[in-house]
Amino acid sequence: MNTQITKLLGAKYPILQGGMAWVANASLAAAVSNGGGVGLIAGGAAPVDVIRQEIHKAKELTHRPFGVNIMLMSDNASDLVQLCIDEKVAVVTTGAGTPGAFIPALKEAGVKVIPVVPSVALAKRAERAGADAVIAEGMESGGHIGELTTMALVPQVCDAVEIPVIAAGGIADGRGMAAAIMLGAQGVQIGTRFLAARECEISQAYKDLVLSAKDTGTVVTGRCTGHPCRGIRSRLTRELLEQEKDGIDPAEFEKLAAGSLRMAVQDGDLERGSFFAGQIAGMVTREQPAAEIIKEIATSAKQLLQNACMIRGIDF
Ligand code: TUI
Repeated sequence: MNTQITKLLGAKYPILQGGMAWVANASLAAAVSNGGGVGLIAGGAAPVDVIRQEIHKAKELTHRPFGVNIMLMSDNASDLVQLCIDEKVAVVTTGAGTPGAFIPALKEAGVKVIPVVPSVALAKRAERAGADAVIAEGMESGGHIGELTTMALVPQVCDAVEIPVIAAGGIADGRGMAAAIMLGAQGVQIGTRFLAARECEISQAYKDLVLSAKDTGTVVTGRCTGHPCRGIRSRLTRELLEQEKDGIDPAEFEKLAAGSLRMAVQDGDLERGSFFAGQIAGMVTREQPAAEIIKEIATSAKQLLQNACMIRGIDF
């Protein structure tokens, strides 16, 4: 399946893995890249040395292109940018901010830059700053989200920029990928479904919550802080929502949520963990190798796009 994204990144399929903080390590990234997608190691708020080790591990596990996701709200974002330059990673995706200042140095080093954008204005800004593509991420996604849905955001971003657009948010199977391509996207970014990849090394409690989630199983907390995040309903999200209703001070909210993602990923702490996942969690019902997930999605999208009318019984 060749698109501008497979050409840009040298991958077999235009399927990028989401840059899930604390979750996306060398094991997952390499498995996705070996499966023909583009794996990402999450920078998150981790120390540079930890990410360097993960990059080295991934280089041992795969010879295919992989990347690093840089969370721009993190204090060490600029150090991670330098690390990606030094390590010559194939691609950097960014989230939770505007990467403009970092783009020239990354491009100079041959690193492709693909910012996540939640709006047309930020997509245009990324294009002006020299981004190679953008990821238009709808609010169906897990973790930190914008306001717009994937269905509304993707075609508007596609109309607004010349660079290729990757759709994200609420995509977990071939139907979602085919729909994204019909909206004008040249590829997709998938996070939640990879939480159930065999090579995804999260706690069993986290995996079980994703596998048993229903369609309405996620909620958004943190609107009061200006950084809303979607995750699976839990003891913590119930408390956070109650506190938000009572008008909690945003700084106090941040304190309640601090460290909760790590507690979910590493400890499977059902009391204090934040189990970030997208709305599509209800469709993720079994653990599979990452390569199998990618092949299934790509094969199904291709079949749907080639035979859409016949399959759906639409007559013209
Ligand atoms: O970044 C994500 N998803 C994330 S980051 C994360 S870690 C975190 N934890 C707690 C609170 C906040 C973050 C967990 N999940 N997705 C990409 C994304 N980027 N979503 C929204 C944005 C975004 C938002 C604002 C991109 C640019 C932006 O620009 C604002 C500006 O003024 O520059």
